[in-house]
Amino acid sequence: MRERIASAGLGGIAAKLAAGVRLSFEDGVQLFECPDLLALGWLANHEREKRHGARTYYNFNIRLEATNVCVATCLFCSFSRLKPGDPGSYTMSLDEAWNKLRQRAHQPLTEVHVVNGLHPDLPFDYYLELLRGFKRIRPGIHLKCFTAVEIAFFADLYGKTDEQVLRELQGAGLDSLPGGGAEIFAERVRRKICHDKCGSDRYLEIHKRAHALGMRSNITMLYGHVETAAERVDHMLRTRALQDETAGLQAFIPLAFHPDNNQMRKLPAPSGAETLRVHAVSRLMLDNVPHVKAFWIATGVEVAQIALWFGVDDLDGTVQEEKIYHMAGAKTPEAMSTFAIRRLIRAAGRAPVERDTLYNVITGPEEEDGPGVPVPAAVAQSM
Ligand code: V47
Repeated sequence: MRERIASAGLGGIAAKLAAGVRLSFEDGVQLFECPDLLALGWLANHEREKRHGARTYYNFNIRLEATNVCVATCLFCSFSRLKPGDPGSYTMSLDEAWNKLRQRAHQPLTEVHVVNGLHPDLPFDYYLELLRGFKRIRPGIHLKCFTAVEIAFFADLYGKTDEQVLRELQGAGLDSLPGGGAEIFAERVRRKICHDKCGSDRYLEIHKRAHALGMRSNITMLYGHVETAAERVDHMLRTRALQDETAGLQAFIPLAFHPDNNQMRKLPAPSGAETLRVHAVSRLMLDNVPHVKAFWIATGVEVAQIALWFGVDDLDGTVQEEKIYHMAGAKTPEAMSTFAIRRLIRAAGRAPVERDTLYNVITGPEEEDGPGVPVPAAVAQSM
């Protein structure tokens, strides 16, 4: 492999990695430009195995989008509706949202992941009560809710500081922040694709404040639209700089752009090869972020499986219902049983580990793969 890496022009980068020297901006761009995907993957896999061996994490979670009403006009979004009452818009009552958890009383869930539109009319109490209700129903559940973009929106709408919003939500049960809303940090891209939501500096500052309050968070990167390789690397370096300061990030999650039913629908979706490349470069550049996650809903199940040899050590979770990607054309199922996840990890030659949100191990690779908890018949048929 050494010869192949050298002939791919990656000898210098391989030497840096072997010596524990951090990769530079130029290295990142070179990795994106290198045509030899296997050489790149080999390096990323080496870094992955140094940290995690064959272990591959997933969790037992549900995903909930309580409203799709959103005042932001992001060009890539197929999920949002501008105003309450617009065709296709919805806002769940608190009881409807809580029922999503009540209905899963028989499942050993550990996490509820909530992402919403930026609704202009709901009171702040709606969000506080949403969290309190989840904790009343299942006191031990981990609430990973509201992107930094939502936190900034709440602060502006309700006349609070970002820190006040975080503290009040934490008081109501918020445990960590998901990584959504990061898109691409470069201002050129943000102006084009999501000009009317929170900017990158504030996004990163909110994560920093959440970490100072003892919460953990993730950061995503939406790729495969109008961004350049340099802008992807810049995004990774801003993430790395935040992590140097706080060590509060758990996972970096590249998200493949889905073009159906949105204002960027003329663009092609990124290929499987591009998806492998982005995950591999993420593993190599983000030396201080413990986990690189392939969100299987976005990458496709098969590409996620191969990505386990291209730097990825985490597949997110059972999910069970998902709207953002399916409204944008995702052909993946909306749910996977823990059995199906463990089976696909083993079939890739990796060792499945069920984790909680904070990466405490729940079920190790040595456990037998039981039948898992069944998913609804309609979903199972599409798997
Ligand atoms: O912020 C929206 C993205 C994100 C499209 O933290 C789109 O563990 C592709 O953040 N094509 C929400 N992407 C999902 C998210 C997430 C997913 C999995 C795990 C975690 C985590 C977070 O979805 C949005 C936006 O960046 N998105 N529309 C689209 N058409």
